[in-house]
Amino acid sequence: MAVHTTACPRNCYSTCALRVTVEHGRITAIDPHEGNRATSEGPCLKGLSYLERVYSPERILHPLRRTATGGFERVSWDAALDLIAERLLTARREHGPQSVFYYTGSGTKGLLNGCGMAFWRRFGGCTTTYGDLCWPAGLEATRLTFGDNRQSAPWDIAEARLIVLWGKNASETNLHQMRFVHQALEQGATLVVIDPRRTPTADRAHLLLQPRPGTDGALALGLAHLLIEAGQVDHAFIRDHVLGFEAYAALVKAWTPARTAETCGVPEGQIRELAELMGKVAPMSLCAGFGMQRYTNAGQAMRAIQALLPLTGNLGKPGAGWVYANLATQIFGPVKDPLDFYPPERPDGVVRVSVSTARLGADMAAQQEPPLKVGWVERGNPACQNPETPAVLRALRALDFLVVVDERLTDTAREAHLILPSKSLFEQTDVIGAYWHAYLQLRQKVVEPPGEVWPETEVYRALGQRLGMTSDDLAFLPAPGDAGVEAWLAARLAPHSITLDQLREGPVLAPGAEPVAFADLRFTTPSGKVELFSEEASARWGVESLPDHHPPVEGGPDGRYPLHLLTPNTKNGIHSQFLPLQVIRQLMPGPSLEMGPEDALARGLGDGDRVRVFNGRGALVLPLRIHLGLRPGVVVACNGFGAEDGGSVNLLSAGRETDLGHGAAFHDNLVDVARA
Ligand SMILES: Nc1nc2c(c(=O)[nH]1)N[C@H]1C(S)=C(S)[C@@H](COP(=O)(O)OP(=O)(O)OC[C@H]3O[C@@H](n4cnc5c(=O)[nH]c(N)nc54)[C@H](O)[C@@H]3O)O[C@H]1N2
Ligand SMILES: Nc1nc2c(c(=O)[nH]1)N[C@H]1C(S)=C(S)[C@@H](COP(=O)(O)OP(=O)(O)OC[C@H]3O[C@@H](n4cnc5c(=O)[nH]c(N)nc54)[C@H](O)[C@@H]3O)O[C@H]1N2
Ligand SMILES: [Mo]
Repeated sequence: MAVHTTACPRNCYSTCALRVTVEHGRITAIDPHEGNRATSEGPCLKGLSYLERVYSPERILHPLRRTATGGFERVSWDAALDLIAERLLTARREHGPQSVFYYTGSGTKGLLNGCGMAFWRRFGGCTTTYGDLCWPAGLEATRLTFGDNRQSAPWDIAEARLIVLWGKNASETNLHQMRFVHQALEQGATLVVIDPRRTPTADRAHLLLQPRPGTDGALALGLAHLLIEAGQVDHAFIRDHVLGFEAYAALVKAWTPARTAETCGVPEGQIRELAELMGKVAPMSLCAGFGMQRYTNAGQAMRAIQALLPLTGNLGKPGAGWVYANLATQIFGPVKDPLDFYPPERPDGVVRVSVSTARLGADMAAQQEPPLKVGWVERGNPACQNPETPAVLRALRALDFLVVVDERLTDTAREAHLILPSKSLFEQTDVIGAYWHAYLQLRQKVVEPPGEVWPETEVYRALGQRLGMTSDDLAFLPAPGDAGVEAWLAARLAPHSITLDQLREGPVLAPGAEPVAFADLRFTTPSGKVELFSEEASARWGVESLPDHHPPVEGGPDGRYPLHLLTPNTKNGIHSQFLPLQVIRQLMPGPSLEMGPEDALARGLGDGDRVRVFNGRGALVLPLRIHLGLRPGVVVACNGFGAEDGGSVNLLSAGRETDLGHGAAFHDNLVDVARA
């Protein structure tokens, strides 16, 4: 029996450290690892369910080729690689390397992920995506306002006296954060939750505001109006550290409590109550989720929300500040997505970045010079998770040849001509970062891959050789075998004075990790101040320099589709991952549509009815659940379920970008509901 230190590499805030017990080559237990102070109580159910996931009979263990009748048959690696090489060479010869489309999602964290793009560069380039499905509107807003995405250590929120969880459902998406929130509550802190639905996160809140979706910017401007009017602002902080206060104060004058209440659909009394808390209770931690920034006006809304911190002097102190994303572990290069440490590829003649992730289907289809012929999807499930599923499917089906590398038969893998099996987190060592805490962790190989599973690095080596790449060309890969991987990782860590032996013991804080962010009050914006007025925002994104509120594109009842469909994350899945497992299904039998009693009554619907959710883009049939905590006019269906469960919620969403950062405006999505 051996016990190994490792960490969960899923796209999740918590990124838990784990202790894994291996007996006779098989994983038999998954336990907490106290070395990660943010997650010392151990993994959630998803983390524990790896015991099923890794050994699941549904796992793909060898290459599979589509048959003439649309099924899949097992083929050898030689046959699979020969076929891929032949297709790639043909596409490159006839249409150039950019006729190959390389798509990656957020399936796993790891430095070795970067080998994929390095391979396609050696191929001569490819077409890939820009933007990100997850968090970019908020990241860019934060950068424009504060200069950088820094945040205090996770446990610092326990020092707050006022905590605002704004559009974040931490009880389900970052449950380890709730321990620190509870510590603050035990010391008398006040908790405010702002969410159109009453989530489990709101259960211990003192105040729950349920704004109309996409109106948070207006709410923030209305709060600023009241704070300035009451003189409850930190004049010294504003004088020394804020750019654009006068203009901002003039803007918020128009956001009277009455107008704000009307726009947001929130009682004026609640807005006044929250403004009073913000004016009187300090320190305040303002923690914004990623769900709220999935609107066409969300970047500007995030900027308006951020402004409340400098106004009240809540920056650079324990228990105060902006909690959104912590990029301290991104020490290996600039951020492309939450998981990829490698520098984003720019249009440099080698890699053409021309397809928007948010508009994936439409942009893939629109590309003509050259048209896309061969696709390679790795670590992602775009047929389920990207907006506008029908357009994504059309674009994938228009390819001559599609390769998908995955652990299981996802909606995307079902579209493939060839599926390659992927490793699990326990089958290749890698170094992973995080985006809530600042620990670097070793995701250790603890067992041999089952069946004929190869890590992607070995797939790229074998494929490169077939394409005529020399060992020099392939020098970006680790040398074959475990020792090669470890040497490769050690070389990446060395400039940061971190060793693999240290990481084998447990998590290590990244060199730049800050207990309290911005304690030096140095903001790396063009002005060196917190920018409420940002010229860069307008120059770069064409938005107003001040973050005024305008309704999102699907801003409100347009008559035809009266309901806002929110498609948040599930407690027991990470997007489409984990949901098929039996242990998860015992707790969460399948998807549903949640609706408040008033909307249900108006349609003559009751709990358990089968309903059709529809708009001009698509339709979905789901069982109805009455949810007493939903704002009227809002319905909810969690994302992650796919064709096996009746179809992805993205059958209904539009391929549209957010105003900042090339994110995806999933929640700008009006629908109606009727009995099926
Ligand atoms: N269990 C679990 N944890 C996860 C994930 C998962 O899939 N499952 N995914 C991980 C990833 S990749 C991400 S991006 C994060 C996301 O973490 P969160 O941001 O917490 O998750 P979401 O569920 O997208 O959205 C949070 C809340 O925003 C609310 N919301 C929607 N629209 C609005 C609005 O207009 N205004 C306001 N104020 N609130 C609104 C939703 O009702 C929802 O409760 O979670 C990470 N952690
Ligand atoms: N409607 C709606 N849609 C959404 C969202 C929403 O709120 N609403 N949220 C969006 C957000 S925040 C995100 S982050 C995206 C997530 O979008 P994706 O990243 O596409 O989602 P996942 O379902 O996690 O798919 C990852 C896939 O990677 C595979 N995988 C895991 N590990 C490995 C590995 O080591 N190698 C390989 N090759 N594959 C691996 C998994 O089996 C899984 O099939 O979804 C977005 N989609
Ligand atoms: Mo995400």
